[in-house]
Parts: sequence; structure tokens; C-alpha cells
Amino acid sequence: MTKPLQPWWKTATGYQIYPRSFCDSNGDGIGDLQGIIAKLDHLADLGIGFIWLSPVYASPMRDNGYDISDYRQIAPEFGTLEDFDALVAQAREKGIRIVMDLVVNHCSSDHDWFLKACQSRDCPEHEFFYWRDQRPDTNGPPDDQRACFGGSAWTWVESVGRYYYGHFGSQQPELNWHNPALRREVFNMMNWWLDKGIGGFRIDVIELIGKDLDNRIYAEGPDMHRFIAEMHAACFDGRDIMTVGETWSATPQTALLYCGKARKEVDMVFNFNHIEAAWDSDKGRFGTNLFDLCTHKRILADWQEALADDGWNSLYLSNHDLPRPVSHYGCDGPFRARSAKMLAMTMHLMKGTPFVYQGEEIGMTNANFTRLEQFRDIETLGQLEEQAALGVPQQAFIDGANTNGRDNARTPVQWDDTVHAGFTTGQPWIDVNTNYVDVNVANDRADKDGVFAFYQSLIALRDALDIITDGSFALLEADHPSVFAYERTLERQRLIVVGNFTNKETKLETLGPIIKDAKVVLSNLDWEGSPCERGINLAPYQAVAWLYDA
Ligand code: TEU
Ligand code: CA
Repeated sequence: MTKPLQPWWKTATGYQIYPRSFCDSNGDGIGDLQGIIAKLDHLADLGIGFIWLSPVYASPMRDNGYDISDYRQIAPEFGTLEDFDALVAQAREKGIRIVMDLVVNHCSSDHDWFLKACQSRDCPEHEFFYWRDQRPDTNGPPDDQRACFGGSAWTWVESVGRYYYGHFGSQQPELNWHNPALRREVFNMMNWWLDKGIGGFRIDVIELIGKDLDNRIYAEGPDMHRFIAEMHAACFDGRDIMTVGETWSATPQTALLYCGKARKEVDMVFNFNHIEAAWDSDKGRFGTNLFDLCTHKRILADWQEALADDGWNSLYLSNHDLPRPVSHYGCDGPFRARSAKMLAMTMHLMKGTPFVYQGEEIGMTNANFTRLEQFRDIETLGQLEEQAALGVPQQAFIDGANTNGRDNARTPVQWDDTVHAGFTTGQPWIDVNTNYVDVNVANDRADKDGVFAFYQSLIALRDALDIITDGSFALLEADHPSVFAYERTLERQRLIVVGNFTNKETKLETLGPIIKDAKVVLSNLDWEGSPCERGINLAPYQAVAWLYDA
């Protein structure tokens, strides 16, 4: 049977770049587009097929670019539109597409649209935002909704005598998607970027664009799918691009409403069920890490099953908002490299498109800041005020931020053991992780058994084995507390993948007989001896993939 011609984004592996922290080319301590161009060979060597580029548009950088003040300009600290065009062209020469981060649920309070909106109730831009009058009984905001980054979600503007809504805070006023004129402006801008030859979009908090404020429905509101379908018709239809929506509220039950082929909305979603399952119920991300493997693998399996025959999964543990995987799920001590490989292997060999976050390919770890002044993230600093007001001791908050805060992913990529890890010749905008002298690209790539080399093998395996892209998924050993095991099937071929998520030796009783004639196609440790009738012994954080014909 000839293999169905899969779209490029189903066979490729993605790589997310947070430009501010990737590579600084001009010594101002801030990563930039020319810095990315300088490192394209590193990415081509890794074998990735596209870059998800976090926002590089003009922005006051209160939320590091997720607060856009001009959608058709590049932020000067990142470079120019010519630099961007050069990045797209040079990446394409290396077989790498550029997928832009699109933030259109909100813009920056510095955007011209908003500045005009605050001058008059009568200008067309006023209705690009959500405004409400003060409550007659309290003269206060319409309701008590809190902003994600602290404070009220409603901000008073004296010049027009009204409140505006900002889900993340006053610095990011919500765009009113119920206004067709706003939607037209956004779609025109999107087509302007698509016509420049980008590979698609990652769409920031797409679940929020259909909100019903008066009934306090924020995510997955009544008009969301209608607006996404309109976006698809206006911008995506007929283009050879990839679109992935960020959806914190999506579940296996609603997934196909976003990415079912016939829906004509987006190709994939980033769901966060497996991420939030480890969060403290009342403290959210700033609580303790409650990771439980059986819960984790059950959620991943539910998503595999939900999208087995339609839609498509994204596969990730890390991004610019999340802690480093080796610190959060694996080991950032003696088994750092081995656990990094195990986490990658058990994620990448499922069905879907894997996303590697910058620095993950060398097993970078959480930052472990010790002083409040080291934190940069608007959410962390905003929540610090909220938690202090609730009486949370400062050290407890620092511990929570070090466990699960967003700055963990935003310390500069560690390129080598020179000052500031080779990220900049200037003063970095955020501290470099102190372990850069050992954990860096140069050291890791010099090691034939390094994490980078393992990611190369993993990505190459995806290219070599159709079963990884096209095979079905079945969870094995669902109740085993230490091991994530699953089986991929394509016609007679079987791929068995196992990963020990603990620092203890463990045993799998049932798989030995199944794989006695199997061939090891990848392992993060030399596989001694063959599986035996009595089961399989796995060393701490050992991962193995066997291939055989049933
Ligand atoms: O994140 C959406 C988002 O909701 C997360 O910030 C999440 O709510 C929070 O971290 C939970 O603790 C997207 C971007 O990925 C993020 O970087 C932006 O800050 C945010 O939207 C606003 O654009
Ligand atoms: Ca720079």
C-alpha cells in the first residue's frame, strides 16, 4: 500500500524559539533575528522541519512580545523586516519553515488602535475593544473578574468614562472579535504575513476570542468556532501552511471541534490537560508539583484515542510558559541527560507532531533563582503581589515560581562555557542559569551520547519509520506506577516504547514474551541481553523502543 502523502507538518518536528533568549547578535543582551540566522545550522543539524517563532512584532515588551503595538513591524530590539525576510529565506534553504506566533485575542495598550479608542467613544477604533460603563450601584467595574497577571481585569479610562476589559491585565486590552471591522483588520494583517511566505501560525489563546463577557464566559465562548472558521476561510484555505491553536480549555471531547478535518478551523491544538494535572488546585502554577505518572499517561492516551482517526495531536512537555521538563518530570541531577532522552523518546514516538523547546535538546534545567530581583515574568511578578496580599510568605512564592514559573524556560540558551554561556557579549536581560559551564550546546554536541545526538536520532527515526507518523496507538501497562509504555501498530509492524520515569530500577512483567524477537531501534542506554520470559528490567530513566512484525 503506498503511504498516504502526509502534509509536511505531520512528518516534521517543530522547534520553538523564544527570540529574546535564543541568541544575541549585537551585544545588547537581548536575543534577535540575526542571532537566530546565525544558529540555523544548529537547527538544521538537529533535523527539525519548522520553527514556531514566539512574537517578534513591535511591542513595549511588558509581556515580552505577547503585547503587540504594531502587527506589521518588527520590534527594533529583534531587528527589521529585512532581517525577518532573510530569516524566512535562509531557513527555507535549509528545509525549515517559519511558523509565526499570532496574538490577536488582545493587543498592547500602546497600539494606535487603543490610543485612539481612549480618546473618543465615536472613533471606529473604540469598538475594537470591550468597554463597559461603571456599575450604577457601586460606581465600580462591571464585575470582580481578576486578570491572569494580577489586579482587576477591568481598567477605568477617564477620557471616555468607561472601563475596558483585559483578560491578562491593563497592558493587554482584549480585542472585540464581535466587531466585523476588527476581524477584517486582523485577517488582512494575517494574509500580509502569509504572503511573505511564512509556514503558518501558532495562535495565542485562540479559545478566548469568542468570549461572552456579560455572561462571564471567557474560554470556548459561543462565537469562538464561528470566528475560527471565518479566519480559516479568510486566511488559511488553500494555503500549504500549518495552524496550531493554544487551547487551555480543550479536552479530548472537544478537540475535534477545533481540528477535525471537515471543521476547517485549525490543524492542531496545544492542549494543557497533562500540564495542569500536575498543578495545585488552588495555587495554580505557583503551587507544588503534583505530577503523577498514571494520571499523566492516561491523559496522553485519551488524546491519542480522541484524535486517532481525525484531527492531529501536538506532542510537547515544554514551551516558553512552562518549567524545563528534566526538572519537572525527570531528574536534573545525576540522571539529567538520561531522563531528558527518556522524556523526549516517550513523547516523540506517539502519534502527532513533536515540538522541541529551545534548550530542551541539550537538557537545560530550571533556573533556581534565589532572589526576587532575578524574576522577569509579568505573570510571576503580578502574582507575587496577589499572593503576598493573601499572606503567602515570599520564600514560599519563590519556591513556587522556581518549581513552575515561566522564567524557567526564558533563561538564555546555553551555547558554550564562555561568559554568559555565549548567548551575548553584553549584559543578558535575564540571568543565565549558573550550570551553563557544564550544560551547554558545545559540551553536549561534543558527546556522541549527548542529548542533542539522541534528539537527532529520534527525529531521524521519525523520518525513517512510517509507523511513527501513521501507526495507531495503544497504551500498555496503564497502571504501572513507574513506566510509560505503549504500542504503535501499522499493518503487521509493531513498535513498543517503554520509559522508566523514576530513579529506581523497575520491572515490566508482561512485555518480555511479546518482544522476544524484536529489534531495538532506539535506547538511551545500551540494551543488555534480550527480553526474557520473566519480564524486562529497566534501569533508572531507561527508555527503549523495539520494532517487530506481529
Ligand atoms: O499564554 C496563555 C495563558 O493563558 C498562560 O499565560 C496561562 O494562562 C498562565 O501562564 C497560567 O498560569 C499565552 C502565551 O503563551 C503567554 O506567554 C502570554 O503571556 C499569554 O498568552 C498572553 O498573551
Ligand atoms: Ca540583540
